[in-house]
Amino acid sequence: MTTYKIIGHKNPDTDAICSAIAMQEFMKAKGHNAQAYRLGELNKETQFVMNYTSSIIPELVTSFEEKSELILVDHNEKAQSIDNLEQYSLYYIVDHHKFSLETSAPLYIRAEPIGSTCSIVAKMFSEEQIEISKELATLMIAGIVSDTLYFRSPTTTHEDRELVEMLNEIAQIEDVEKFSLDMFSAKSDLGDITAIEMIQIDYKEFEFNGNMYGIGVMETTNAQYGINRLSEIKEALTQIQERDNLTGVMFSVVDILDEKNYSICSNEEFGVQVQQAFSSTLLENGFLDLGGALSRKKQIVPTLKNFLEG
Ligand SMILES: [Mn+2]
Repeated sequence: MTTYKIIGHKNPDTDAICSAIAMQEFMKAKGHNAQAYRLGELNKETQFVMNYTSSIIPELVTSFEEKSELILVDHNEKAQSIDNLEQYSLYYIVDHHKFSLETSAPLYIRAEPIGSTCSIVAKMFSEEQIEISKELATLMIAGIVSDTLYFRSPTTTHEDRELVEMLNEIAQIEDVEKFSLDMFSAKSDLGDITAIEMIQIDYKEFEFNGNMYGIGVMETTNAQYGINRLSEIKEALTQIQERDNLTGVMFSVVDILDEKNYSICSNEEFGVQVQQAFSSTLLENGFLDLGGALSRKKQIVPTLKNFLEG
């Protein structure tokens, strides 16, 4: 029997890891063999969640045997997936992002404009009336509150709130908001990382108008940590742009609690484009004020895409 291999995106976040585990359990409940993997190191928030639930951390991989049957969760863009995606066969995609993927064969797709991929998988469990364990309920709550920044992000839907309530009847977390704050503090406690590492904690590539761009977002309760390192960040952005042959790289420091976005770009031309696209002002601290653009998916990427392709 085929073992479906389940992967979230590169630079995995909590939703990518937790939805891969949730999808693994869903597939098993449906009588399949399935195994969740990860394409990168866990961030500190995800580490906190995995410790909290004492879950088994999916194994790190860079490739599978050719023709392996894959399930992609929380992404569908080639640039964000496993290298040489075309040498595998895609069985299923479960995602809440815009689609840009062209496939060579038919496949299952479940996509919804909802706050997290964990929300979608939680719905799949409930539609099929499959029992959810306490551990899995906690992991899915973590994925939902992480991606929605505890319902602050404009990507949040009423279903995400309802699903967290439903899941918490099983998970029994005493105070979900406090749990989310603990997750965000863990994510914000970065220690001595380099600027390059900071930019790439939550980093994705996108194609706009035929050119490749990188966008890193640091969601934090300690924005000053990033803001104080302007010159290092600028240097690191230039390095990433050159290393990966990109047209531009952008880094956003997102203050989760104040709901503010402070951004910086790798080169002047891209900086001017971003400034115009968001009608933003340059702050004294050297960052562009992107207002309440908290969501890369719903605000940053669509605004840039419209501006650069419009
Ligand atoms: Mn997600």
